[in-house]
Amino acid sequence: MLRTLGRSLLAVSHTDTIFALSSAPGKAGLAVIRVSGPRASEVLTRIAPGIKDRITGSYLPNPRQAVFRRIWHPSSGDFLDRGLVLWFPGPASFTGEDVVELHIHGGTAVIRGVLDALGCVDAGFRMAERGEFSRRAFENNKLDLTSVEGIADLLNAETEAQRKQALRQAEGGLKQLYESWRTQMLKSMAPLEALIDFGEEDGIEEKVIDRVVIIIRSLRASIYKHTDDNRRGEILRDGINVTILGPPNAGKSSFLNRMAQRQAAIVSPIPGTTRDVVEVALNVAGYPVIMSDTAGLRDSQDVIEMEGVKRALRRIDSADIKICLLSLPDLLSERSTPLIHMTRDIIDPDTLLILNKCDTIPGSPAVINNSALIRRIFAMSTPMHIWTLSCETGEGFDKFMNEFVEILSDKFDPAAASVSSGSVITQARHREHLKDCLMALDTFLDDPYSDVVLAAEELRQAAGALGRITGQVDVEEILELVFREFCIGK
Ligand SMILES: Nc1nc2c(ncn2[C@@H]2O[C@H](COP(=O)(O)OP(=O)(O)OP(=O)(O)O)[C@@H](O)[C@H]2O)c(=O)[nH]1
Ligand SMILES: [Mg+2]
Repeated sequence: MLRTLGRSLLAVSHTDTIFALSSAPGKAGLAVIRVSGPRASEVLTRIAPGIKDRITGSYLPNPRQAVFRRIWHPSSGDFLDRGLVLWFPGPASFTGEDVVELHIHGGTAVIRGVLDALGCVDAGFRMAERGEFSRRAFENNKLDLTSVEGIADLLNAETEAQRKQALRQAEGGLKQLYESWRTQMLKSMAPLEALIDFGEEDGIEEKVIDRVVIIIRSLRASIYKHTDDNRRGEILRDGINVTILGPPNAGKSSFLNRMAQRQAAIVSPIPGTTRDVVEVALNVAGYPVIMSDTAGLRDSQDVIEMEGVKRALRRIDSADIKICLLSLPDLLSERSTPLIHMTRDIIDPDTLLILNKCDTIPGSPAVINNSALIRRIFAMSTPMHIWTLSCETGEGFDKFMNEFVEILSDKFDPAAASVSSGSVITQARHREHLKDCLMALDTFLDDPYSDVVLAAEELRQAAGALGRITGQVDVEEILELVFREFCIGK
């Protein structure tokens, strides 16, 4: 009854040996060239030869120990450079194959010379393709797909929080979580498979299925909780979209400029200055923030301004965090009531509300923070977070920044206690497979009793969906579990 679910976990054996510059291109103190494949050790005898070890009789250095060697061109015999050489015999290497690392001087001609030399070692040597080392590591089961993705994210991480999240994933955080769920699923399938294969005795079938249902319900709850995460991992990976909105002249562009500490957007006393969305990428205490200044929201006869408002509304719609800026003097005089009404439809309790220009109203902060006025204006959608500050003088800005960082940390800290096993979904791909998995589990739970073959198939689909996230899907594992838990000869 067991069907193949996909890729088997057999290591892939390549005949060619690949090499590439693994450090960044360009002039630098050092450059690292990596070689991987069945003939990698020839680099150590033909390009960077050493003397024969008296005890082992080998020309190869001790594994994982840096040795200092001269590097020669194998055809011309030219002396190219000298540097450190490391030997990682497979399978205890990054790719699982034999690997050699050459740490040489980071000059353009040196790098080119050594790469050329490697190409001349043997016909089986060639330049690696994009991501080929990681691909070989995956094929040799050194890394699962989520770890490969984690390594790619680690290389792209620009802020501390992104680095932490990526590192956790590269270290196998997601893999462990998904593999543990998948193993539980496969285990709970084993009794169903046994029922199918070895017949159904009256009364036994229902009890067996009852037990499976209990396990699957609890698994479903854990997986659902994991997906119900406000996309925190994906947002942190891509950058947190923070959109500044509000009526014209409230000081939105002044606020952006203060955050960016430069004159990123034009500021003027003329309402309707900003039309296009002005975007600034910021690193706020380790969090990657993409802050957008938008056109002031109002009705206008000016077609360009109206296009600006349309763009603003679109950006507000896709914001991860909304910051609504209002001018405090306008608010108190209720001069801008129609404008505030416009923003009232857009803001919600999660919106961060900033009452700007407090420098024009002495003693305003204390009055406003508890004011019933705010609640009257915003009614049910009164924001939970309100600050009074001045973009002109900077008053109140430190307080805002400290609390803004706390909010970012609450929502996106990769090490937050609320994150299950410290690992979060970081890619839409994971989410899609998890959705498929949940759908299959729900179909199973809808009616696990009437057809045990179909019920088992749903669990197989669910386990397959999880296996697709990590890239580990095979049938041998199910067989093993079935035979381990049931005595066949009975
Ligand atoms: N007194 C005072 N004036 C401010 C403050 N912040 C901004 N302004 C002034 O308010 C005017 C409007 O500022 P902007 O930053 O251009 O306002 P905006 O919300 O971007 O306006 P639009 O782009 O037209 O929607 C400018 O003259 C600023 O100098 C503040 O905190 N105090
Ligand atoms: Mg503006």
